[in-house]
Amino acid sequence: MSLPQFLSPRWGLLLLWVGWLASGHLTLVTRAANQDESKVRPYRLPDPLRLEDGRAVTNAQQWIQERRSQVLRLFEDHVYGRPLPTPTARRFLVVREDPQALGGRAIRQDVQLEILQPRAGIALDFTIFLPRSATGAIPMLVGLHLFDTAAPEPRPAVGRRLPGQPTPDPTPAGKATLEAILNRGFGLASLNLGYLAPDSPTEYRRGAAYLMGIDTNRPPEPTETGALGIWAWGLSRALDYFETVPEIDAHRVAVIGHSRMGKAALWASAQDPRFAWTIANNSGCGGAALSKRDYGETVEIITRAFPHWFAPHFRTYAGHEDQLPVDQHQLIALLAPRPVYVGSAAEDHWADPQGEFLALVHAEPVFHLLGTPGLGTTSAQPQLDQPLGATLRYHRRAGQHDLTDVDWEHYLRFLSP
Ligand code: GTR
Repeated sequence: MSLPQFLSPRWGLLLLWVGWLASGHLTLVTRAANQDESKVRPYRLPDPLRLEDGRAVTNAQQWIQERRSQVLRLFEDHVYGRPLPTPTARRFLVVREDPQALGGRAIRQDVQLEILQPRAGIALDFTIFLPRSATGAIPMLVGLHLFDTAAPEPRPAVGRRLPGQPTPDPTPAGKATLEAILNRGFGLASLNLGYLAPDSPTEYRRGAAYLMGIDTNRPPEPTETGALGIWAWGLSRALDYFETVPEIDAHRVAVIGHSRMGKAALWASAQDPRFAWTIANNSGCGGAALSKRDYGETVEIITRAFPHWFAPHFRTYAGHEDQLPVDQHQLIALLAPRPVYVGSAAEDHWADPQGEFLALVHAEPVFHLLGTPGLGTTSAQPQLDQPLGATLRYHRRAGQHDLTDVDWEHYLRFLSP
């Protein structure tokens, strides 16, 4: 006996997807998430190289001077919201320093960003580890929630350590990864969400958004920044700190993130060209995956479950993705000509590995225009675990949604071949 259509594994088990809200309420999403490639409806992507008045962008200067700012504004107004201002009255406080961390191999600093105006308070806290064996200025990897900064020896096993979820037992593999990062001569910084913007629809404006002048007594404006934008703002503030530390090479900073933090990493780097590399692991919907491609998590599902991640305006495209004037390949294009690595996992259908791959493919014309090699393919996904491309790089790891040691290995080779 064959299963009714709605129970078929081809549709996944997502007929009723139960979303979790930090307020403790449950939300029912009534539309199933498609996980059948043959059911992807035809869609049209906006051309990154077409100006709003219809003219084609034919040279690098035109992209840099005219088109790039148009695309950036589209993401601000329709997806993530307008950025918080850069603070002018602020100071960094090193609240704890351990020059002999990790058995003497690293210098550890716990740092806070204090905003003095328009409102006074701590907007961000983060922890950095610098290799003590460094001979020159140290390049950095920075990301949100990469490890548990409360632990004396952090393990960058991000996927399992999200706010609101129980902290898992640290794994030795995670520690080995941290050591591999330090051995390559890179420092590592992890930002916490607590002061910055807690991952909750009722709390996310409590931190940096409030301190930077947002009126939190009224509902957010349609284009007000969501949590992803505040997290991205925090990543840029950590880079401000790196610029003040003589041991750090602030021109060689890679921003990395997994899942929701991968979305924030992409948006941070799109807005802030000081980031030299961008790495987005399993970033999915609102990250590297195309929104107009109806596969896995959709705008409708993500904005119901996590309404606070985006500008309120983004919600109006739920079920109307065809009307979005922008799509995620253009977010990748905003990173050009800097190197970008997008990592997918083969079984992570929710994040749409093919949609992540296609975003790179469709960003490629901008990289070519700026004189950099792209992926080197227009259609076929690479073999499992075989990274593809140079400035635009991609892999599809075997397995599920996670940031594993295999992913880290690929990323470290990308940063220091
Ligand atoms: C999921 C969400 C994804 C992804 C993930 C995560 O629930 O649907 O977009 O961001 O959370 O961040 O772990």
